[in-house]
Amino acid sequence: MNRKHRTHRMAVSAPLYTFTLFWLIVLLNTECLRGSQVCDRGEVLGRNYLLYDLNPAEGFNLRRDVFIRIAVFVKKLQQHGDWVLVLPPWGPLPHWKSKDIGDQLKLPWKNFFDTESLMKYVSIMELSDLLSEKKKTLLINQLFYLQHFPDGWENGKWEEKYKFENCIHKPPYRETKDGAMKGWFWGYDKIQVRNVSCVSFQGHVNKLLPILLEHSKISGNVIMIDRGEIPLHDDYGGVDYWKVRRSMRYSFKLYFLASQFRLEFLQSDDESDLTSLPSDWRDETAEVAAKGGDYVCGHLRRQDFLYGRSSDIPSLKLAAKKLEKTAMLLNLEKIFVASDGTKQEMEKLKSYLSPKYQLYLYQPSFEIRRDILDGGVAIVEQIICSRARHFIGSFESTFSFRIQEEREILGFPSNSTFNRFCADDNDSCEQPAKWKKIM
Ligand SMILES: Nc1nc2c(ncn2[C@@H]2O[C@H](COP(=O)(O)OP(=O)(O)O)[C@@H](O)[C@H]2O)c(=O)[nH]1
Ligand SMILES: [Mg+2]
Repeated sequence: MNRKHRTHRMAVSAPLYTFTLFWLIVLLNTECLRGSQVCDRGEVLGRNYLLYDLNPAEGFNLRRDVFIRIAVFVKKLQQHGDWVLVLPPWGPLPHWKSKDIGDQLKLPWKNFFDTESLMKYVSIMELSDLLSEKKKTLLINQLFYLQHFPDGWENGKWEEKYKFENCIHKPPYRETKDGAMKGWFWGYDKIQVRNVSCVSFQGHVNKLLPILLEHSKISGNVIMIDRGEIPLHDDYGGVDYWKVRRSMRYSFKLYFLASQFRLEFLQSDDESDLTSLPSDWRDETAEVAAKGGDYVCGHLRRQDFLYGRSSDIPSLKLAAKKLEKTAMLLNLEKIFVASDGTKQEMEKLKSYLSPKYQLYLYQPSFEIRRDILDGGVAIVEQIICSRARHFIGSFESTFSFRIQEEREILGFPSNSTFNRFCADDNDSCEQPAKWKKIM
C-alpha cells in the first residue's frame, strides 16, 4: 500500500475509530467500578490479587515456609479464576541487626530469590510492581485478620473450623481522619484497606478457599490475609510442597558469592562435588548422588535460642568437639560454620578446635554486606552449608531446616543431612526426622 492510499484510508475511518474508542473507555471504566477498586491504566480485568503478611516477629526462614503454604493455596484458587500472589516485601526483621548498611525494609524478593523460577509454579508479582501499576492508592477491598480460637481444642478434640468474630486483640489497622483505613503495609503509605474482618481460624490453608472465593465476588479483587502463619500446610511434605520449595532458587548473585567463597577457601565447586542442578527445577530428578565439598558444615544458632531453647543448644566447647569428631571420621580438615553468634563466640569456638582443623566463616567485605544485606549474607551461608560433605544443624531451627531441604534437593544421602548438635547434658539426643523429598 502506498503512502497516499494509506492516508486516505485513515481519514475515512477516523470517526469510526473515535466512536469505538469512546465506547471502549466507557466500558472499561464501568468494569473497573464493578471491580470496586481504583482502576488505573493497564489493569487486567477479572484478575484477582492476594496479598499476605505474617506476625511481625517471625524470622526469614519461617516466612519462606509460609510462602509455600500460600503458593499452594493460590494454585488452588487459580482453578476458580485468575489469581496472582503478591509477594510481601522483606523487612524489617528482628534478626537483621546490622546498623551500618542502611535500612533493610521494602526489599523485593528478587534480592534473594530467582523470581522467574517462582513463577514456574504459580503467578507471582512483587508488591512494588503492583504499586507502580497504580497511580494513586492501592485499595485492598477486604482484609482477613486471622486469629487463633481462644478455645482451640474444644472437648479435647481438634477440628478444622473458622468463624467471623470480634477481634481478640486490636488488629494493627486504624481509621484515619478522612475515613480511610490504614496500617503498616510494609512501610508503604499509598496502601489502604476498605474492610477488615477478624476471623478465628483453625485448620489447613484450603479451608480459606470458600471465604476468599465468596469475598472476591462480593467486595472486589484485591484481598489480603494477615497472620498468614496461622493456617497449616495443606499437604506438608507432599508433592506440591516440594514443587514450591524447589522453585525457590536463590538469586544469581547469592549463588555466585557462595561459589566464589567455596572455590577460594574450601576448594569446592559443583562439578567436583556433584551438586549441579538443571537450570529449571522442573527438570530435577530424584537421584541421590551428591558428594559435597571437602568440608563439614555446622549451623550454630545462638542469640535468642540461648534463652528460649537453652536445653537444646550445645556449649561452644561441645560444638567444637562434635565438629572435630565428625571431620575426623570423614577424614576432613576444613570446618565451615554458619552462625548468628558474635565475633567473640566464634573466636571462642575456634580456640576449642585443635590446630589440625581449620575453621571457616563467611565474613564478606562492607561493600558486599551493604549490597546483599543481612538476609543475603545468611543465604550465602546456607548455600555453602547445603554443599558440604556433612551437615549438623541446630535443633528446631528453620534456618537449619532450609539447609536440610536444599541438601535433599541436591541429592545428598540422608545421614549426611539430618543431624543436629545436642546439648551438653544430653549427648545422645534424638536426631531430626528424615524429611525426604517427594517428586
Ligand atoms: N548470617 C547468619 N544469620 C543467621 C544464622 N542463623 C540465624 N541467623 C539469623 O537469624 C534469623 C533466625 O530466624 P529464622 O530465619 O526464623 O530461623 P530460626 O529462628 O532459626 O528458626 C535468620 O533469618 C538470620 O537472619 C546463621 O547461621 N548465619
Ligand atoms: Mg525464628
